[in-house]
Amino acid sequence: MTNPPTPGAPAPEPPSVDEPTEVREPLPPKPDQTGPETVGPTGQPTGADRARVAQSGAYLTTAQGARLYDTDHSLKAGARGPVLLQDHHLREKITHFDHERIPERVVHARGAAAHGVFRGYGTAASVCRAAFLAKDAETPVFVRFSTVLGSRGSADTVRDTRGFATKFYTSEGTFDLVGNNIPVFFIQDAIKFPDIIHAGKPHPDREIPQAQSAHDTFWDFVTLHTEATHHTLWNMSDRGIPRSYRMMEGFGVHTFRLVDADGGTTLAKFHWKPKLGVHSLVWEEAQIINGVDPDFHRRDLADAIEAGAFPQWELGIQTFPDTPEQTFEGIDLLDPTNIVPEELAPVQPIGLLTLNANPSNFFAETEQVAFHPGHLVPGIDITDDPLLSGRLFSYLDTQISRLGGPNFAQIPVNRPHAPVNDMFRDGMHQTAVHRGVAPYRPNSLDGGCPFLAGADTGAYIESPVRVPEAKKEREAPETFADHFSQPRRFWLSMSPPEREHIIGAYTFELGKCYEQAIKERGLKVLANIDPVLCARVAEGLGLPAPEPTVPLADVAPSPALSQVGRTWPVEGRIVGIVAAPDGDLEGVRAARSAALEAGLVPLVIGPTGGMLDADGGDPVAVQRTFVTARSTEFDALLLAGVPARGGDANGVRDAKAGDAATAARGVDPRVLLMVSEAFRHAKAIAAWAGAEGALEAAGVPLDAPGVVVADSGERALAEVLTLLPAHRVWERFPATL
Ligand code: HDE
Repeated sequence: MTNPPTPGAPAPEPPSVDEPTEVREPLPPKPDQTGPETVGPTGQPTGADRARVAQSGAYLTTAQGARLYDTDHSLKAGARGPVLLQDHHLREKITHFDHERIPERVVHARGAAAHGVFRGYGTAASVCRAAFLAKDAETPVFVRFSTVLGSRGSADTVRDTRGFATKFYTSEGTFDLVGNNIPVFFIQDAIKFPDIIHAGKPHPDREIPQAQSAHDTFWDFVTLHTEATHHTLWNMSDRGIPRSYRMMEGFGVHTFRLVDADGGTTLAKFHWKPKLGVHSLVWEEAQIINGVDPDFHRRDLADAIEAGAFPQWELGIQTFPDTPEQTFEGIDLLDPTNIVPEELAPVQPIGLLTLNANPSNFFAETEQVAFHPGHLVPGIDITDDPLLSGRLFSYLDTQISRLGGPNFAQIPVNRPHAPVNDMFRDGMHQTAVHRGVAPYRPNSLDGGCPFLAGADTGAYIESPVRVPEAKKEREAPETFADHFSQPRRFWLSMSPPEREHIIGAYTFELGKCYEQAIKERGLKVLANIDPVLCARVAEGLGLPAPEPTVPLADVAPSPALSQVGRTWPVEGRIVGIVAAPDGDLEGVRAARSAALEAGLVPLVIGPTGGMLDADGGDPVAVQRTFVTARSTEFDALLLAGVPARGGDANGVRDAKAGDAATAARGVDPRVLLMVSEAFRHAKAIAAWAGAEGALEAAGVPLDAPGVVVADSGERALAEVLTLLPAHRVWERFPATL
């Protein structure tokens, strides 16, 4: 036992640790993190002051640049005495820390972002004069993905709409396309936005549930307010739980007005089409991930970019003649609860987005980025969609409280890459030192500067669209009153497994409501979409299925809405390879290199960390252990001789085929869990080197679709490569429809 220190005596010297005593230069930034504070991803200066880049100097200083000799001890009157108020460094350090947080976004608080580049195809030239859409024009971009309801620290894979906001730093000023991964919205008029958000957010008394729609207030609102039906149905479909931000579509939602070089106008809807296809999680998977890896989407995006698997989307437009009615094939283009099926108006590709750099600093970039649907460039104009009109007000307003004043456009990530010469002056957080004496127009003192652009180069040149002769009123147009035919089209466009998932989602969400009246009202809404959907959810809730209150709409399905039945590139998909220390390591090596060759990300899973080299070959690094791995991380699972409980690889092989009970006793239970989950979640599974015993032990029939027993690691991977393009083995989902 050590003696207690004598009161008043200085503390004994701490034991020596390897602290650097020499001043040294900081480590260089990681390769994908060369300070976008001062240069953008394409090397262009952002205008930020190099000298203010954090940790760029050798000496620790105060905010005023005075070098510090101690930052670990407060100034005290004696080592055991009171702390002195005169300690400037203590007060400055703690005060700054106290103010490190800013208000989170009122919606879309949880997000992840990346830098990239957009290349125009030139194919939009006949309808839009925007310079960034010209052939081979390259424009730096910053994209932020988000969930809507949850707080900043909430989990990624909750059932929710995802934001997909893109800032194009174009030569003609910044254009923001602030979209979602769902092409319709809950409400038709911005004045209802606080209502839907108050209903979706946690209950004001207990502040629960976090980042969930499965609660009474949400369902209370969306069942009373039936224009929300279409968006809610998308949320309850697989689209509400994307597999990855990289595998989501994006939509501008509203109809925009494009303007060509001669002033001609065309109505258009924007679409982002992911090169990797549109893929989703299954509900159980999403729930597991929320516990196991709440940062799943954020990690996935950053890892892919760091690994050089740059995600890509094509930007496309659906175009419609700009007629006074602003309808297309009977669909009201100003109603944001409507889509126009791609079969009626094909999406025409106009450019390619590539995300190629992770942010260097989450707060400076992802948190401080400020989007605004009113940030438009010449060639892109708004329409009278009443939802869009309200947004044009909201975004500027919210940034002022969130980012602390009107000068947020000076924050590096928000700085336009086009020259800025506004006459906005002063205000909180002004960082510019403006020169001249005449920030007003007209002036003679600053030589009359700045001058106005001509109508041919200026932005915000309103198209001379006729405003209908009208009286002031608080009314929606009659065409906004059909709330069920578009949801019915969506339901009819789904494949049987996708319909099953929708039924499961409604049954879960309404089942989580306490109020019987809300459940019953929910069923009434479903009856107007489809009787089978309604009957199945009613059965799950133990309630009678009501009759529809409107005639069921006679609409054709839109096959483009389904995720099933097409194939996609497999690049970037993650394959788990379960390896035993004395299993077929040569097969593991072969499967691994074949996976890398195919552009997959193989991850070797072993009983413990370290290297596997029992066969004397090249050591195989274990990247996940049975403790750190969970099936949900992988798109497919390979098993090469499975270590038994206690690490005996042979235990499995000895107890294989036909003797599932013995095998189950022998196989490590964490492997069994991985296999049974991967099977339930309809993932490709391949086994070799005796590992089929583990499949049987996990209750996986060897002749089930998408289950492969191969004779080598290479063969197993080859078979998996034929299954992955469909993303899941869809036949494996129970289909009763
Ligand atoms: Fe937003 N929305 N929104 N929204 N929205 C915000 O702006 C708002 C709507 C969307 O990653 C806020 O900077 C109103 C539709 C995205 O930073 C706020 C209405 C669509 C993001 C706001 C809508 C969106 C936001 C909160 C009804 C898809 C995240 C913080 C009229 C087309 C952007 C902020 C980011 C964020 C208001 C409806 C997309 C409060 C009033 C429709 C992707 O201004």
